[in-house]
Amino acid sequence: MSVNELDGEIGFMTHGENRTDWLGFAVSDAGDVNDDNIDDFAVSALNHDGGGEDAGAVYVIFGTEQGFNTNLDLSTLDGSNGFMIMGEATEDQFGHSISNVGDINGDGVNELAMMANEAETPGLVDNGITYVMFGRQSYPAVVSLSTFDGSHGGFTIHGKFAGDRASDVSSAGNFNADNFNDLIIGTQAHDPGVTNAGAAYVIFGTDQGFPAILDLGDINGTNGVAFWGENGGDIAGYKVSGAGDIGGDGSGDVMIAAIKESSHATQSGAVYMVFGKRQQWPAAISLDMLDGNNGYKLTGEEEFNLLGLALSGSSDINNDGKDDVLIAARFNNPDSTSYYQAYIIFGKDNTMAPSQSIDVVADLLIKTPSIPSSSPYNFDAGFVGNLNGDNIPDLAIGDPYNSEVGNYSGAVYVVYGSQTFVSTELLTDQLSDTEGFKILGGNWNDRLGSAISTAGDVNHDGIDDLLLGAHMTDNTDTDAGSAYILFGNDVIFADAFEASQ
Ligand SMILES: [Ca+2]
Ligand SMILES: [Ca+2]
Ligand SMILES: [Ca+2]
Ligand SMILES: [Ca+2]
Repeated sequence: MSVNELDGEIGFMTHGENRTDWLGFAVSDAGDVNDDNIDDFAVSALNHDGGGEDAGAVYVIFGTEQGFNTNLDLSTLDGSNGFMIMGEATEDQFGHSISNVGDINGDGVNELAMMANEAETPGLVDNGITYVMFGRQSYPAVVSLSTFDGSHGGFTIHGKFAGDRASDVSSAGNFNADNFNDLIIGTQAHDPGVTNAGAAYVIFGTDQGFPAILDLGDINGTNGVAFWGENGGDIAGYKVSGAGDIGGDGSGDVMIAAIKESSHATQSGAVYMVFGKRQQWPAAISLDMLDGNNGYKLTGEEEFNLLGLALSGSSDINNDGKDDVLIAARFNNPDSTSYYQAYIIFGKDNTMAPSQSIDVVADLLIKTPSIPSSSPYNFDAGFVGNLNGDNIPDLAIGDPYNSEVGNYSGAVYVVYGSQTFVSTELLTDQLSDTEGFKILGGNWNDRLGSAISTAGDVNHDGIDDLLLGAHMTDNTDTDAGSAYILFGNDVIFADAFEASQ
């Protein structure tokens, strides 16, 4: 199918308001951020100029049972159907990363975290700021970040040093197993003694209040814990993600990607699985301290795999009751083309070695078709909820350089979760109707597949919906960008599990 078929019935679309807004650069479910029992979603316009040139913006759109127009006009968001938030200053790039981070402050409504990776604290350059907006029942048409004072609106998390470059934000689940959800922030260019080793910080939720500005330099083991990259240039924290509860001990675990880690081969990359635990945490832990009991390290297979280009967790796609994880990498073919590969590791009770190559532990490989060797970074993959109504979550992998419609129009492959994966390797261009399907981008250079998320169930029909970003579309103006919602459907989409019965 094509995104152009989204007609209001099977899904809908929304387009950037202005030239080069890059709507759809980041997309995320927003939980139920207005507490009306229907899931909501969020889309960023990285280069929106409302708060200053390239300050960026995030649009939050409320789910509804009343249906959506084929083309949702973002200028109609008035606080009743959604709202927008603009970055505070020129070149902040607010909306670089967005995540539903669960209920951090314990009031029963989830929070939404939004990162401005190039925002600056006065006196610092490019340290990056993450805004945590408290979920609540009512919003104005435009929410102002300047109102976030720790008590009202939300709070802000500032990088400690110039150039730390906040890179990604995600839920950490309930990492320290108290009563509150936690979040994780990556700062890929942090220098913990060595340049660009990178870092990640888990920030603990609490009902005891937050300061207006939480400085990552003040993380002390009680309000959170820092994880330092191992070697200069590793860029640990390039991506971060909750992993669900891998060990089954009731605490959430997290993944930290260091895509240029080179212990196995040059830039083969590494992903650190860090186990959450209810304990007094130290202020900081070096990722080389993982010993198999407190976490473990997975390394890429070959040079320039950039293991950890995309991470996803907290979903059980083989329906065995244990959370699984998805870790993506890029491979070079001998003919100077390349392809993306997602490794799926099914949850299991085995203890893991402190460090091993990911191909040893992966249970399922999903490969995209061969693509030109272009910039590998503009790509996404992850678990996307239950799209086909069989109550088993599904996954999607992007192919932003797919050129079936036009040069780099892009594509996304949905692969259904199943109790009965018959193969340990799936090629996305050879999926049968019972294994999944393909969605093609609309036009030349749209780059569909660069941002992928579940939307949650935004039309409230009991089946999760798929949210895709294509930030280079020209539907309203050059590179205004678009986001697409495809409603999950138990009739249209074949059911791999039932078909195998
Ligand atoms: Ca809602
Ligand atoms: Ca809350
Ligand atoms: Ca599983
Ligand atoms: Ca739905």
